[in-house]
Amino acid sequence: MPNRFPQLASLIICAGLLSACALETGSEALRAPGISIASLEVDGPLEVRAYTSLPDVPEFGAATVYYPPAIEGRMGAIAIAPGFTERQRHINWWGPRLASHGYAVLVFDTNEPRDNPGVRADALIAAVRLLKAEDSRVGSPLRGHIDSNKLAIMGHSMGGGGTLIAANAHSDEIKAAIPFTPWQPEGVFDHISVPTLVIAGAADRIAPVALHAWPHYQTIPRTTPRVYLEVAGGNHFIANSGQPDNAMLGRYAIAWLKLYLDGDERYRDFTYGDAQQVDARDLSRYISNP
Ligand code: 9J3
Repeated sequence: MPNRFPQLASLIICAGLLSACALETGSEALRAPGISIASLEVDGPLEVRAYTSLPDVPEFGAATVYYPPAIEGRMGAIAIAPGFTERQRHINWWGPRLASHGYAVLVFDTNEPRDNPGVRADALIAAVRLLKAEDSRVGSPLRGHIDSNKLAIMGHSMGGGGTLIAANAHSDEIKAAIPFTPWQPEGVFDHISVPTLVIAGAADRIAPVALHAWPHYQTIPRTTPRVYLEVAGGNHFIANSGQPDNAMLGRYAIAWLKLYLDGDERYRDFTYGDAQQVDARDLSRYISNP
């Protein structure tokens, strides 16, 4: 894996300069060469393959798994749900984007295009369980490659509502959640204990933030690491494509997963430090705990 070497080098440097590195935590000091705002806004260094031949499960329809074959050990895995009437193709830019940065990513079609968020929540949990099972399935390209302690869920709109519902009921099965422009009227998510990044658009007319993303965020316990990211002028579909204007959201998601799935502190700055503050003009709100 191309990234290993700088990481090792930075560990050695930090071991030698322990106090200096401790003082610099959260700043650029811990950021390895090659990790930058620009590098997180494009596909990563890893080649990506995809496959669709998967065990049938009742909770969702067709699905595609994107993954980086170069990773020799186990990696984190993410399941992603589309929104109302959407299919994989509406959100599947996330597959190669996240996989090229080191994750296995399953994007599915719901059984019915109009399935409600609760059904999408069940599908998301079934999908992370399926990803986990790929680790031991004979014939799976991911056999021996899934880290069952590094599972996350994401989704758009009703799929974002589903992400929140699933995280609320199954925080014990996942490590992070990223709903984008989530839709769930009167959603209360006060049992979420996994780090949750809520991505919202200030000008979303389908899931207005005043009724959806913002109250959703506020119901997540303060004891849970949580961020509310609201794109100024952003509509309902800001996270449905990565290029060109919305690449920033890919960067936030990758940084969130690197930090909370992998515990990689080199990415903290992109959520909580200087590398976040560069976006001040583009965000109408950016709020983290408490
Ligand atoms: O998943 C979505 O885009 C929710 C949009 C919506 O307005 O649903 C209303 C039935």
